[in-house]
Amino acid sequence: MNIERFHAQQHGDSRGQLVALEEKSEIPFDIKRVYYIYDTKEGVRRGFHAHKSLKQLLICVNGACKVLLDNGHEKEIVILDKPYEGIFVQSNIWREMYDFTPDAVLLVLASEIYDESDYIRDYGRFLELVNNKDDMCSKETEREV
Ligand code: T46
Repeated sequence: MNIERFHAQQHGDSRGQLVALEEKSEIPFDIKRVYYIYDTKEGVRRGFHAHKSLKQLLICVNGACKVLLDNGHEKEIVILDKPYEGIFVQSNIWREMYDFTPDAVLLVLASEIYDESDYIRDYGRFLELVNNKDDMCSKETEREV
């Protein structure tokens, strides 16, 4: 699975570190929303959904957590444990976040404001949508040939 990783430039000096995230130069989408997840209880697993069109950048700015990404064909687990590294999560990717350390703060930059209708919360429905999309793409490719 092709996971797009993000490495932020660190502006460090003798006082410590600073990371700046700017729309367009670092982030390839308009940042319409920022939210963060913290104080996640032990053993909790969050997410369990995909998005129809939302794009996001996930950075665990403190502590660590794991993210399972699933494109309907392959699954991959990413450990986020550095405040200057993250992952871009595109639309139509099922995600689950878990193994949060007690101090974990998962920062998310999102391309759209909150919209519950953009969520696909049923895994069976997610697989149907992904497979339909794949069928449509292969038909278009056949037509082009
Ligand atoms: C995602 C992963 C990484 C809002 O009111 N506004 C918001 O912007 C968000 C994100 C959530 N909420 C409310 C909706 C729920 O009542 O906050 C509550 C918890 O949200 P949710 O259960 O969707 O949280 P997670 O951790 O399962 O998923 C979140 C994002 O919703 C999702 O887009 O990709 O983090």
